Amino acid sequence: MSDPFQPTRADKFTFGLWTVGNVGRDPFGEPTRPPLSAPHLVEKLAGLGAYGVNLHDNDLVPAGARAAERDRLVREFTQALADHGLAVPMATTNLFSDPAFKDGAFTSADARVRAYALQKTMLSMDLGHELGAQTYVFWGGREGTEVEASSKLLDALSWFRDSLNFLAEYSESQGYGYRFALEPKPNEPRGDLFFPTAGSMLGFIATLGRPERFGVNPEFAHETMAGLNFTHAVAQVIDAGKLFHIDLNDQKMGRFDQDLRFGAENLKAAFFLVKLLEDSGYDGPRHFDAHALRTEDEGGVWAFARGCMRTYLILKDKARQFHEDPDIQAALAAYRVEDEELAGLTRKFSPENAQTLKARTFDREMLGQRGPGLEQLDQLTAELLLGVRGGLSTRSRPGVEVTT
Ligand code: DIG
Ligand code: MN
Ligand code: MN
Repeated sequence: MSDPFQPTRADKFTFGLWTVGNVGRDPFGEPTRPPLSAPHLVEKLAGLGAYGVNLHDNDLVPAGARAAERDRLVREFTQALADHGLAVPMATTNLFSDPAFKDGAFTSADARVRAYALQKTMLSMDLGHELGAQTYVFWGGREGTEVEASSKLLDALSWFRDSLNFLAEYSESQGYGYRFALEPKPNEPRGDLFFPTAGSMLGFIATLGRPERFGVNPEFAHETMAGLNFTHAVAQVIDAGKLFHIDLNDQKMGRFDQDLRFGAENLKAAFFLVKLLEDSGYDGPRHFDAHALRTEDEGGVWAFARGCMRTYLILKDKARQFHEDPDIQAALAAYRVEDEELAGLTRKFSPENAQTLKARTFDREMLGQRGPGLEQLDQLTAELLLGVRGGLSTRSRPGVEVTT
């Protein structure tokens, strides 16, 4: 029997070269895995059923590489993509590793660094376009502070805006047609990062010269690190028509950015995120910005990648079951109370509607006493996720007769 949770290209699962290529280095330890070549990563991801692979410029072309070396690396990567049928939906720039960016790239207080960041990003946009990328991500890993006396908060926002406006114009002038996805994160590696949440990015996009070209790339771990509800953040981004990309992974609240395998920590939260994405009709890449635990060897890396995709597909099927479960649907129907007359009064303002509504009598006590049935709905959902909905467990328990 075929595996219902075997990923296919149609699922649009993508991984960054830096994710499955992560060598296990962390602030307290050296690499635990040897580096893997980009063509090898492409071949392995294709074999697992992924749709595409994403990259920072320096994931493929080391900083300072000569033109001939750059061309060879791009040629070999492009050949591997063609051989194995993977796409490159998204590209981005590494504006966080080079010491030149230690105090910011677009928000550096050194105008020479800001200009260098623009140059590096344009060259990276050229590479991304060459590989077919249509989405360009900006994650400002060094755009932040530890010392507020630097007194650059308002300047930093202005410099960041000027840089994005410049690069949006560059994309237009080159005919690249990029959609730019801004990725928020509250902190790390800087003490505080500018634009910490999805909401910050939505507010900032409105101030840009071409706001229609900009959206958000929210990441599960980044909102969760700050103790926020990631699914709520994504819902607001979807509502604004700005979910241009998404970084899926997992995270324990209040920890450093763990970039765990999708579903490794918060299965219930992951379920509601998948349900939201599928219910909303989001048709972009499901990008896993995550990496295998430092403990793992290469076999563990591919178990990690397979696990990300399988968990997404299993939760997608759970969302289907949620919609088909008669008890859950009955609980949802009972939860919502509609009233056509009141809808007519409140749907659109008119002086008459306002006067009628002001004159209306509401039974506050009844409204306060009504039970919404959320405990039952949540228990049914828990049992769906635990796999006991749609048929009792076949494991008999002492004193309990199992009926099938
Ligand atoms: C980290 O969450 C960031 C970088 O890996 C990259 O710039 C971006 C792409 O998804 N995510
Ligand atoms: Mn992260
Ligand atoms: Mn990310």
